[in-house]
Amino acid sequence: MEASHILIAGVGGLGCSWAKGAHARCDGFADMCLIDADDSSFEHSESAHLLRLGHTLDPMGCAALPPLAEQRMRGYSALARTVLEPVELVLLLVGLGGGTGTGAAHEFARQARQSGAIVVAVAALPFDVQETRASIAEEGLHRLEKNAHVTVRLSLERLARQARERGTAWQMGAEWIEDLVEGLVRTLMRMGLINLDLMDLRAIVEKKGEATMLVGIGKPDDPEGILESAMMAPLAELDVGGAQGCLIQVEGGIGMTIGQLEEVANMFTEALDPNAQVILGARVSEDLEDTIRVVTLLSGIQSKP
Ligand SMILES: Nc1nc2c(ncn2[C@@H]2O[C@H](COP(=O)(O)OP(=O)(O)OP(=O)(O)O)[C@@H](O)[C@H]2O)c(=O)[nH]1
Ligand SMILES: [Mg+2]
Repeated sequence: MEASHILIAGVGGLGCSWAKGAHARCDGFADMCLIDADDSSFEHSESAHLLRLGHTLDPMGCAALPPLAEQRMRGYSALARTVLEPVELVLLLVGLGGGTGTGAAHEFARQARQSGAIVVAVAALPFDVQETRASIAEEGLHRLEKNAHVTVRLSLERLARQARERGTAWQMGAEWIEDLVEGLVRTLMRMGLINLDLMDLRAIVEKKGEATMLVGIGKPDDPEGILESAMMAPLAELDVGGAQGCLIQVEGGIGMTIGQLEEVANMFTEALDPNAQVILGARVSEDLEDTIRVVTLLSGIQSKP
């Protein structure tokens, strides 16, 4: 795979800021596309594809008007088609509840999917107290879920809490997103011990039902700790038990043994449906000293009635 095959796309203010952070962690392995109505999102992003949804008359955004953003995004379909032409996988990042991200994300997902790409979206839902934003977000989420292959729902509340615990501003709660994007991109870009590829990813994302992703990091001799860190994910409620599909990538330092690999993989797959399709990949990375990182994509989860 080449860098142009994976596109990290940020839509709206939060989405763009997350995309820039995530892309910096996988520079050279993925391209980036920033989509916003607010030009200030494009600062420090010389190498990115930029889709400006702004208008000279209202440079500040689509001010809580998703239909306007959607319409402008549709107007960009020819340019988007050029950007999307070589792309096999889009990792789409968005914070729902505002105008631009909520209106443009699902339309960009639609265009990407039509162009033949797998679309994995990560969408943050507004803070609980923001009722108007929450109802705008709900509508946008529904449409995003229809267009993306996988939509991982994050809670801004939890992201913010984790950022606070780390002593950073809530907008910076993006570390989890960065770990996730970096993990996925590395999985797909580099040769592993056991090699995963896009066909594997496609098999998992095409299962019916809901999907989510987990990232766990910890010591090789402490698989419970790794699972525990994965369960700290800032996900909106979702029970992963009974998932039908699971793509799991285990990455460890030079000393990682097959025994450790199996133990960690087993921890993560125990809660799945007994007949789940599990695709395992593993990789040794010199920079991961005495550390194991696990990235999983779970799919085919039946939502509770
Ligand atoms: N409390 C708080 N929440 C924010 C703030 N900025 C963004 N958010 C949250 O993040 C979500 C997405 O925000 P943005 O990415 O800035 O929105 P956008 O897509 O750029 O939309 P517009 O700017 O309205 O066109 C919002 O719905 C809010 O829940 C802020 O300054 N304070
Ligand atoms: Mg904005």
